[in-house]
Amino acid sequence: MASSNPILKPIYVLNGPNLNLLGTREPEIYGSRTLADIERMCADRAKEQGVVFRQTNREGELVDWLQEAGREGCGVVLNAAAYTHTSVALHDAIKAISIPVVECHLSNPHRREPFRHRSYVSSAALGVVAGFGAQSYALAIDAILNALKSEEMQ
Ligand code: CA2
Repeated sequence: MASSNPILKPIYVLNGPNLNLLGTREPEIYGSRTLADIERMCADRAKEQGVVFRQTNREGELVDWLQEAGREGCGVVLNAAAYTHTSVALHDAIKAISIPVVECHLSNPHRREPFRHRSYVSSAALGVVAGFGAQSYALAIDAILNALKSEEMQ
């Protein structure tokens, strides 16, 4: 049955506040690709599973979507944007689901302002990909696929 096989469930790619502005401002930090470009790249990378790709400016909506991914998805690529640095609610939501979550950033927050050096997501996530622009998303999807394959082999 397809829905009981985790590899056949979609990968959720969840994006936080202001990422809808990608490609319109600050290209020197975030690159010139739009979120729609990144969505196409992710869909291409995870053709077999399929991708559920979403963006919101609301913290609670990210919490709802993480819970949904825990029920309906096989893994999560999470760019929580500014909520990365503030949200205990996101930390708790990640801890509450049992599928792999990879934290993802276009920029490398550790090369930026000190307030970006703390992440409430990292300690709950399987791993972190940051600093490779849009490519960070492709690498994060590969990390989810590898984690699922290792799970399958056990
Ligand atoms: O590098 C990343 O992916 C970030 O998650 C982006 C967040 C930032 O708060 C994190 O520290 C690192 C900001 C996203 C805002 O995106 C914009 C895109 C274009 C124009 C303005 C903002």
